[in-house]
Amino acid sequence: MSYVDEVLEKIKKRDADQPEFIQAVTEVLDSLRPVIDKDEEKYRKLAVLERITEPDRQIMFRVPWVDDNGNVQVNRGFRVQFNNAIGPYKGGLRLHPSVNLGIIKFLGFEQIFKNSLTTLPIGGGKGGSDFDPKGKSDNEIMKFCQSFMTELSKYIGADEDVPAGDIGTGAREIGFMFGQYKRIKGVYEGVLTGKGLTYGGSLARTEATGYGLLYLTEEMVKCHGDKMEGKVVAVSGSGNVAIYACQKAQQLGAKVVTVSDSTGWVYDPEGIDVELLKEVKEVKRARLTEYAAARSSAEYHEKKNGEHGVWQYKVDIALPCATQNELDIEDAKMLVANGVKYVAEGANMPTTIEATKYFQANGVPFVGGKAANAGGVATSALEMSQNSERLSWSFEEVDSKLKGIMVGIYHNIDDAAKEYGMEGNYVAGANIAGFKKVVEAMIAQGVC
Ligand code: NDP
Ligand code: 2IT
Repeated sequence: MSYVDEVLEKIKKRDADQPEFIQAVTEVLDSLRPVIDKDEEKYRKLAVLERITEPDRQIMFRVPWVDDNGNVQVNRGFRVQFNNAIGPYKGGLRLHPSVNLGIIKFLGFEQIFKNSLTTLPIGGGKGGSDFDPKGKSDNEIMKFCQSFMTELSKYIGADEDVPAGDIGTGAREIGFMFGQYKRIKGVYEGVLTGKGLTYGGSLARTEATGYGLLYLTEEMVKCHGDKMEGKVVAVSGSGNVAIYACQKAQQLGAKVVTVSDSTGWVYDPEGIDVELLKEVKEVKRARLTEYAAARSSAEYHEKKNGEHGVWQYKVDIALPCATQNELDIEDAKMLVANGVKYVAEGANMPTTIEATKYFQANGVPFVGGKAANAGGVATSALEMSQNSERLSWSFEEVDSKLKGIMVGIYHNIDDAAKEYGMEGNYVAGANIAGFKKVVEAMIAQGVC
């Protein structure tokens, strides 16, 4: 049996209760075969794949907090510190009721390769909690964040592990957590990114993941002899990534016709009104029904199982920006039948493996999240640089560095795919390019 298959078998047995983690590892290891098979004995002897698929440590803890009615609530907190071969652990904190160890492990594993692709010195980690922020008051959010950080603060630091936002964690939550860290440790340091601009945050971090997704997509489109102007785009989600993906797509001359949330989706053939979307989601923290109610061109549809949602429309570009496994094989068939030309992932692992293969088999250029959504964490690393030098850069400076990084990532993954005879397979290109840098560092640092 090949070394890749041996390790996959072991993980499937040992982590059988972690389907998302198994999915993420399967996708990566499968695409690394051309690299590993060539030097199988070396990699086997050094147990490189066993080491890169096993976190350095996984921390789980109780998060007790008192709600507005005086009742004690208890959630479970996680931080998985996966790999720090090329820099301090770096990755977001997800607050969502679906969070469990397997989900945090899949996200932390992906983060290793994504962070490597940014070319910046950051290792891979992820954390979060099964806390549900929906319907909670600001006071309850603060109580939760303070309790969460009281425990997490023991394990993180500006040179050790630097968390940030993800689903359910935005500027408000980062602010409460930063305040608590400072209070407990008595240190003012860049221990979190995505901070507010008055206390060490970076300009353009809020926009970075969505903008970065579009910078990479624009480069891919250009390299296919095509242009963004006039393209019709389907976006899913309506959170941080989706909002700024819509904004940059429209700035580049494309028209975004869909957004969604966990209860339904909007189809707006005139093009999404980004200012209205921001008002509904960022200011009012309301549902998309409010967007549709305020805009006559928009249709709202409630989500029903088995429907294609935002993936049923005739679009040129699909940008899944909500959550894992939100685009399955049936959705992919529908998009391809409707003539989709490009797909790039704003979310982490939103496309199932089967759907990814379907796009590739049908000649649709497809860029996975590790490359396409790396702009968020890249700009977090730029925030860390600014914190270290106690300076802040202008929006234009950060944005132009972000653009340079995303264009660079596209060419890096394109070149890696070509080098291994898989031209156009950006999934393999990203995994290979991300892996090579981390593994070189791991080997140089000995068995650890
Ligand atoms: P937000 O919390 O701002 O928004 C999440 C969006 O996705 C919301 O519209 C939410 O709807 C929807 N959503 C979440 N869970 C589900 C679900 N189970 N089913 C259907 N819809 C769902 O998060 P972000 O925009 O920050 O994150 C979106 C994705 O992008 C995630 O995969 C995240 O890991 C990834 N990502 C985020 C980065 C960042 O910098 N923020 C960087 C790179 C990747 P609702 O409001 O109804 O829950
Ligand atoms: O998935 C991701 O890359 C993020 N949620 C951003 C992580 C970060 O450290 O900015």
